[in-house]
Amino acid sequence: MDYQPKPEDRFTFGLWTVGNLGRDPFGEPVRDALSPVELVHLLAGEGAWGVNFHDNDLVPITATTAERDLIVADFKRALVDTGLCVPMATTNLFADPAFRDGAFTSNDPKVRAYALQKTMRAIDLGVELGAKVYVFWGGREGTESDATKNTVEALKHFREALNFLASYCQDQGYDLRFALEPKPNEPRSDIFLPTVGAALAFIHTLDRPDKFGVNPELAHEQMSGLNFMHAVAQAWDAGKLFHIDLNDQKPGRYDQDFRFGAESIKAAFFLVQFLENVGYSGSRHFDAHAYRTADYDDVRAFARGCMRTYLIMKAKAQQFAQDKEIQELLQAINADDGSMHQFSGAYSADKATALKAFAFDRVALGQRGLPYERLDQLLIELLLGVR
Ligand code: DIG
Ligand code: MN
Ligand code: MN
Repeated sequence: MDYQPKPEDRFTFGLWTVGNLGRDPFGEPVRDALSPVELVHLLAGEGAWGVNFHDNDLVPITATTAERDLIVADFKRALVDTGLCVPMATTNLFADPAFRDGAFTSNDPKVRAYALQKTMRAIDLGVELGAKVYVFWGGREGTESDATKNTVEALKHFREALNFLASYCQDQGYDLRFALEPKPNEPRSDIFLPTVGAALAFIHTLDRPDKFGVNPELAHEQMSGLNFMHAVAQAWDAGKLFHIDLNDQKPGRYDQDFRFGAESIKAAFFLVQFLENVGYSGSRHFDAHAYRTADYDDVRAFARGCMRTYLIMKAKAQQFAQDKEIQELLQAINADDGSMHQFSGAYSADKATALKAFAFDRVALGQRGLPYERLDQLLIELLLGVR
């Protein structure tokens, strides 16, 4: 297998990923900026299918309308020249000092209103370029001190903003779905809606919950020490996996946005195995960036590495499904003699009566050996390439 990305793999990158200048809290940029057009060509050259952006990745916040139109025209031409599409767009509601105390949840009503205006304009731009998913990552929606905000009031502001924007899109006739992207902290000390679970619960408090799903990011769940595939599976089960941000992360660290598979090989395998087994048809979006030490040749290697590792894990998942010894173990683990079918499914009073009277051999239940060490070792050997 050549592990070369194809359009049908639906690999996408944000402009901000391969366009990351290598700045960090203790260091200035190490790479010269490339234009959005140059970044589109860079991604096309590595085999990406699509490109995503925050409004200001493409159009500087200081741009005039005329400058905006020129930038958008150039970008559209680059998309035509390369065949890349724009599946997702989002708003930068975190970089400008105006948002230092939040955007939708800022204590300042003028900031909250400005955030709505900026987002409506960004949505217009995203739709103009073909986006079908709109991401809300509330990087500044949170606190350093809970003395500064009434949390319930903040959530009400958040809800009001999302309801307003969903209605705006309905008014405009936009064919757009919204994806909330959770993160526990950084840049704020505590960010509201910190996990996929919290975001899923919040969606059900909105006026149009059907228009909202989640955009889980691997690093963001792993920052909290959570199991990313479990979070993605719960979102999928709820019909709310509208998009996904793939990267990697050492647990318990700040958001590292490493190349996909650079750190947690097993987590990457189980995530890819899940997405492929359920037939996820959305973008495989890499929200990651190259090491600070990278030049643009290494940035290209970073982008290739994200996609290659995904394709290698996809091949490993197929190998897992075809491995005779593994599949025999899984069959044994999930053996079912049918004797409990009388109690499964919907409740009935007869079932409850019969189940309460049923004689279980509790000791025997605790003695059944489960070959999980053998199974996981087979997976490890498959991933290490010795099977
Ligand atoms: C960070 O993980 C966030 C921002 O980069 C962006 O708003 C979102 C889109 O994937 N991810
Ligand atoms: Mn991140
Ligand atoms: Mn992200």
